[in-house]
Amino acid sequence: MIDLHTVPTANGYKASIMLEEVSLPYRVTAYDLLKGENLKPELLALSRVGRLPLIVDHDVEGGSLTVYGSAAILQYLAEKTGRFLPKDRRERAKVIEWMGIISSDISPAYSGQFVFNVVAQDKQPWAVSFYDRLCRRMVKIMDDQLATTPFLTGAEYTIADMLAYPVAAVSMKRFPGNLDEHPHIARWAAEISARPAVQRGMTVPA
Ligand SMILES: N[C@@H](CCC(=O)N[C@@H](CS)C(=O)NCC(=O)O)C(=O)O
Repeated sequence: MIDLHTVPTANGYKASIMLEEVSLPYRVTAYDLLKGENLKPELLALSRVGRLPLIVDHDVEGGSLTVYGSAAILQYLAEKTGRFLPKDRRERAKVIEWMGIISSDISPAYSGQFVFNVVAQDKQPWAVSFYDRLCRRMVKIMDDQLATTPFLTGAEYTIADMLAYPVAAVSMKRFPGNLDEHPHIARWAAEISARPAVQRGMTVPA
């Protein structure tokens, strides 16, 4: 059994989509970030980062194992199940590279855009424009990549696609707001959204 500690955000959906894709049994604990539940001592005892998602795998040699962060969770579950991560070194490197681009370049750009353009009461024009421009750059690199391959890193659906899909479905649809301007992302997102496991994962936590 795996415990998934999560929130209904793009990062949370990345983990639940993978758990659904590999059909491992899991139970969900949901947190309310607005109430600061992510800083509860019980959660900090599992990971001192105080952010979600994280999993606790009870079915592992040597005792329960906690893994925090969407990219680490997807790679851990891919290695545990032998699925969605190519064995070939070159192909695998590209999946890991794109997981880094999604986690370290694209997702933080959208977090900044959300904080400065949506959440902030006092909108700072310089910060709003900085993150808007950054997001437009990031959405274009992903669209250009998907113009060259059916999935993010080639012909196969991998954990890089699972990591990227919620960013497209949640963040990129919010801003710039119309995936029609990014036809390759729109084509790819439509294909991924038809997967039953993805549909289930996008409703966790209920
Ligand atoms: N790098 C992490 C980021 C996780 C993250 O930012 N989680 C947010 C929710 S989407 C969170 O828990 N925020 C609470 C906080 O920062 O206090 C991942 O990819 O999972």
